[in-house]
Amino acid sequence: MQEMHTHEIIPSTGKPSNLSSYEQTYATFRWEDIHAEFSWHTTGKVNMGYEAIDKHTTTHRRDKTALIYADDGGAQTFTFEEMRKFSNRFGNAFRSLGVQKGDRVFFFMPRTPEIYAGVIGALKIGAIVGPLFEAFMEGAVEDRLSDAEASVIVTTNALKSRIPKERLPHLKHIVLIDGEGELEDREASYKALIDAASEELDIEWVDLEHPMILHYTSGSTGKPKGVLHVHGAMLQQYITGHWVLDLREDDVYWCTADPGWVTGTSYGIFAPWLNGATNLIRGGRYSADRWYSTIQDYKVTVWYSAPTAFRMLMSAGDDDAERYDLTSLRHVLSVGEPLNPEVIRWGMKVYKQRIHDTWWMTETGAHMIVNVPSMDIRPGSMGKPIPGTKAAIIDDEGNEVPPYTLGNLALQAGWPSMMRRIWNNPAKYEEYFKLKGWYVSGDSAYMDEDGYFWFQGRVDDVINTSGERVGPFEVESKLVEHPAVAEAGVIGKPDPLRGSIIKAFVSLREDYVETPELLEELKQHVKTGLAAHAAPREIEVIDKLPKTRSGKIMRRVLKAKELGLPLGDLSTIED
Ligand code: 6R9
Repeated sequence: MQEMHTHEIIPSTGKPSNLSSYEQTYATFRWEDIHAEFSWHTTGKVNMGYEAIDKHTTTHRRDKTALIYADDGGAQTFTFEEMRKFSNRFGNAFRSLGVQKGDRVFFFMPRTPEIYAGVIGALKIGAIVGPLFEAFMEGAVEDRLSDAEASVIVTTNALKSRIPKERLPHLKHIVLIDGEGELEDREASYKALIDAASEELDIEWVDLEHPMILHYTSGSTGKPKGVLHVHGAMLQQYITGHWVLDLREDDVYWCTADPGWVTGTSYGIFAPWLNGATNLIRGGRYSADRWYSTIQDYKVTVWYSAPTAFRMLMSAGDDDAERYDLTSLRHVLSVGEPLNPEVIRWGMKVYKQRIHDTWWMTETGAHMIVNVPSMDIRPGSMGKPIPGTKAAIIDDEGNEVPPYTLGNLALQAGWPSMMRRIWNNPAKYEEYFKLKGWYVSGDSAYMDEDGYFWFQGRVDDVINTSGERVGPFEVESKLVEHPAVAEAGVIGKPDPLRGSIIKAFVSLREDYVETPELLEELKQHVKTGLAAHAAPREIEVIDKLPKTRSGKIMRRVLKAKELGLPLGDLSTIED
């Protein structure tokens, strides 16, 4: 039986937008409708590097600004023609190192113009790009490079010490962006390579299904998995840039995500450039003043950020926002975590903008459930599936359930930007599709009577802290490497600012006693061994961790205990 529900509604402003009627487009759109936008329509072959950059140099956009790179020191700008040549040089430099189609080229460096040109350059020669977040420490870097059998990594002098090359036999070249001095074994100087490289390049034309980018992401068990996307993802990255980011010719678009995460590539590189937009990148650290002055000084029109960032800006206060001229903003979007209705209301007040939530995942490659400008926003809802896709709530048998029933958020397989493989792990890939062929996201949600989807949580133990996905297993493994730790269980603990913080429960080995110094040391151990964002903010020592009879740590019991909730079904517990 359907109950009556009322929803808070923030109506569309009714201003013109690229997807003027969601319902109509949803009913009629077919992916074939946009095939003609891309080169393979005539040649049968394609390349993301070409579609994102070179294509525009044959049009009125040749001398349009493609990239504004801003940091505390000012800004550098690059036109599409300059980016074409810059990325060509990079592609030629990789070729001079022997990189071939299908080889894995990794980037482990801060957000600077080089990473943007380098990614495009690597794609132009058919290599598979692997971006690594610059905060990763040695353990995280090693896991990823060795799983991918990367042959080249582009990095900096400061970061190279985190690349254990003695344990990475496949890694042939370490290209140092700032490698001016003595070069060690396998190292190459970026500057020397680029200076010697031609500005003209023969693009490697590939099939739509040719692998393009490998993003490592966390699950609830096992090491991070390499999610592989293909060049054909461009269809969806392009059209969502048009419909959802609502990009127009004179926009200045700013996505705050780092290219180490999927948002920073799909929406920090591909979607804006496939649409020929001016893409602004902000280097340096976050502060409310830096961010607002970026919007003000560069007249940002479309801004894509995340709930944790909006909550931080909100806690910086309304006055802070009011000191800046933010009137250039036309469209604001959010991704990565549940967007609190309170944040949306605050955005209406302070930015005079509706914040448009978008839901998608590393595995989906592009937006799946969204709010577009022409839709009414129901605060707390992620919105509706993009045209050309179908989303549903299914039970554990794979059957669709009625509105307002909590279940698994699932997608009908086959959208263009869907991952094509988990690197080296076909079984993991299959697992996603085990319920009657649906792609099962791991999120729980319900749908309302009008087809809006409402996020409720994760089905598994994956932790979302400040919008970053952390697998508890990785953190637990790191903790038990420490001589003091016998066992560890890691959970996400709800936090008003970060969504969740990481909390670890550990049992100590016999000769160790709990001291504040030891707990601090354990935090540092994860921080320096894995990554700062993966380090537990809280550690609690307990005698014995709850485990199943097969020896699995029962994180749900730890979580229930932490939150003071009923412990639930304990029939599988060890004792
Ligand atoms: C793009 C990205 C994916 C997980 C996803 C979900 C959470 C993302 C969300 C959201 C609530 C939203 N998530 N968007 N939760 N509302 N609008 O974030 O990819 O790092 O792979 O994370 O993030 O739990 O399953 P990824």
